[in-house]
Amino acid sequence: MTTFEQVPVFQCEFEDDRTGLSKETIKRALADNLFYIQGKVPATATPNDYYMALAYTVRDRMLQRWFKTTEVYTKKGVKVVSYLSAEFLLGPHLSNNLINLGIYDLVRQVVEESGLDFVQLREIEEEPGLGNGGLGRLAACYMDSLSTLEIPAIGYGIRYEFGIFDQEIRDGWQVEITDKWLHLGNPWEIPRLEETIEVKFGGRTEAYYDEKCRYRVRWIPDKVVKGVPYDTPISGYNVNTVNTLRLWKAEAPESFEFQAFNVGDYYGAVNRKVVSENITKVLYPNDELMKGKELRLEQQYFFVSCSLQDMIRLHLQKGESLETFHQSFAVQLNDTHPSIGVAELMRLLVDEYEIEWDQAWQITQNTFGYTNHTLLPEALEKWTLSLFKNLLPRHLQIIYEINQRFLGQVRAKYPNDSDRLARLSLIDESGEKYVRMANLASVGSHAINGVAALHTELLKRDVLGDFHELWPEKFSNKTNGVTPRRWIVVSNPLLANLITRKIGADWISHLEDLKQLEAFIEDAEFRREWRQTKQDIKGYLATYIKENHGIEVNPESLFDVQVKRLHEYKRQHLNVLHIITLYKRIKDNPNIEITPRTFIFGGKAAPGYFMAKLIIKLINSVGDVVNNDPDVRDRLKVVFLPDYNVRFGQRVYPAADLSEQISTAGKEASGTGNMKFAMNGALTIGTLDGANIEIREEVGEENFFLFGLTTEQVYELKSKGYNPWDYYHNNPQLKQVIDLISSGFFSHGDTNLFRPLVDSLLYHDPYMLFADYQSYIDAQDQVNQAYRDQEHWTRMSILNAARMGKFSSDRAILEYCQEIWNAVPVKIELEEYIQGRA
Ligand code: 4GP
Repeated sequence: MTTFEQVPVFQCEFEDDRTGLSKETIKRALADNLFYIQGKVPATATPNDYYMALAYTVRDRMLQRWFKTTEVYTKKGVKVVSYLSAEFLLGPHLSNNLINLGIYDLVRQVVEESGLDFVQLREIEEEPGLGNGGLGRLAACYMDSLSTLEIPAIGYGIRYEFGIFDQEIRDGWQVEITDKWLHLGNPWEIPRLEETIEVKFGGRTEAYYDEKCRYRVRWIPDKVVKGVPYDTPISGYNVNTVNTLRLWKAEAPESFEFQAFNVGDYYGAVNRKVVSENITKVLYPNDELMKGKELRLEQQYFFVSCSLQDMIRLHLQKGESLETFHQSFAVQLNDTHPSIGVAELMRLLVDEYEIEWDQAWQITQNTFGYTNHTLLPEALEKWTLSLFKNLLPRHLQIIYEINQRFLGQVRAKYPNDSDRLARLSLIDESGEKYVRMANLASVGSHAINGVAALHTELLKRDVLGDFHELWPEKFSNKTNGVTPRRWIVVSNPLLANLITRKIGADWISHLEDLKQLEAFIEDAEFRREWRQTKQDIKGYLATYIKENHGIEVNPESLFDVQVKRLHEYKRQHLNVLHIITLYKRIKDNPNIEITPRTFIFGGKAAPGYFMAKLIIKLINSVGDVVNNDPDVRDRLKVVFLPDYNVRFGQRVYPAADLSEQISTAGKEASGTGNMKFAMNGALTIGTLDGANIEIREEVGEENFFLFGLTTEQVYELKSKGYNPWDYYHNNPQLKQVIDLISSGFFSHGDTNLFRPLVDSLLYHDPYMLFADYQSYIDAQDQVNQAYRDQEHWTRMSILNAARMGKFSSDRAILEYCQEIWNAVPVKIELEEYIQGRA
């Protein structure tokens, strides 16, 4: 095969106009892209046109690397990690790519010398919000690390036309607005129309005997949908690797069904097209809540089928036979959303490529790994048999067959244990029958992992306890990590520069190097610079809040931040109980000495999650009262910043003094926001939950504000019979706070508004806020004390950042590579003339 460098037209051995890195060339490229791609001249160009021209200028500088990377991966013997995820919460590309390519300052300069406002252009980018929260953002961090570590990888997902909704706050309530991220075009993606794939749905199956008299089944679908791949380059930091994120868009096979049209059914013909294309229209905005909607299963099957067919195509193209498929691809299931892949790969191998069942099963199990992200029972995916049968009749048969064989093994190992059999079965038969996707993923994978040490232990004990007993060797822990490129370098250039001045820049790809900062802990000048940096960033956030939300906050106050999805288990309302406690102290004694605090919240609630939306209303209502009470004298401020997303995260993590990680122990699988805060020098107040436990181990217990029940204590109290009323009656402070909410004090006298929330706490308190209340308040009082000693606080802040090496996604990805995927780095070499150019 001739490679593209061998084609004469590509053999340009000079710094050419398109991708050179001299200032002149970049300036010229900007003008060219504005004219030739946007079709504009400066007189008519909008800021978006300039942004697009800039984005193309950067993308052009990734293309040689991207082609080269892709070309190397098609070679025999290279094992590619395939990360299957229904969500990739990428965030803005521009800055991240500039940093990874090492041309941020250069390009910024050129843009500014061209008379444009770089920051304005940067802010125009619509971020691809193709995820709900932690799970989707983790996938994005992992893509960054895979490229940085030079691991051959491809991410597969869905190109939702509408990503996570934009949030507005009206009268204190969340209002959802459609996210039209594609409305002005997306310069980062390239459609690959020629690699379109067909996916079948519905219909029936038919048994037959083939020419060798073998029993076979064929699937006669009633609908076929086209999957069109859109590729986005994922650059690595300071390396040549540019991996691909391939997102599938659904299209109808014919935009017009001429037959239907000819018989006069114009509407029907067009409607079927619309229905097919609905599959990738919108992201389901629920995190950790499973809703058995047909369209959701269609989405999952659609992208998984496209991706597996694509991988098989690539594998066969290498000249390999399918028996070695698992040596070409390590496929990771990001939660159960892609777990239908187990049945789909079996179908492809057995039905379409005529491989014997046992061998196909071996290939399948060797191919897949499964990561679980949540223990919440309401998040475990299951689909009714009838829905499954209608949409995927052949897959249901395959699942039955897998189940029958699997339960045979279980029966042999545990005779006469029908309870165990019922729990392990892929089919839930306790009431209405369901397919259990976590069981399918566990049976079909060779490796199963949780995302923090505690979470993995709880998985092994509870949710997947029977599977762990059966196959202990399949289980391992892979504590999450986040990429320091986006979460320090892009988000917090001031801090990144300070660190680099002290210890050099290696920490950006070797985060454990931050440890070297500990050597400067006794250096008063360094501490002053550290403090000043935090102060400057807080100042920027204060200005932003003032300009965008009209609220004056004091940058000298302690910035106490809780940003994450709204969920009762994350207990934003516990934070509110603390705010009201402080407020009450001031009201009872207006001259009380109190550490000034700004409480900053951000996060979206699932649109159908009433209690979470009521918590948003409560935060805003308490804010209204506290922020406008003259007695408070600006010592407390409460701000709920709307539309929390990746971009906003980049602004807020660096400015935090205190990170709120206050979930009920045993509920938060890991948390990754906790890591982003601590890397940026915030201290954590938290429970012994998820990755908090490991963060505390790393930073030292003296640098962490711990409170609350342990997981064991939570279980124990629940089993003894937890009665929130006891806490209410025995703790006068808590009673006052609850009574104040009930009295209508924060709701203009309306005693009904917050009643569902208060009643839920008083009568059930499923997340045990009352049990943890006093311990939380005590820990917050310690925070106040500690913050008054700024020298000491700064030391703790530096130590937090310095000891965060473990929480780089590079570490996590390396563990996956070594222990699950068996994948190794492959260096991408560029010809010298390209290397010097882009
Ligand atoms: C989240 C978990 O809630 C969070 O603890 C974890 O850090 C994150 O996954 C990444 O592993 N789960 C989800 C979800 O976002 O939709 O289930």
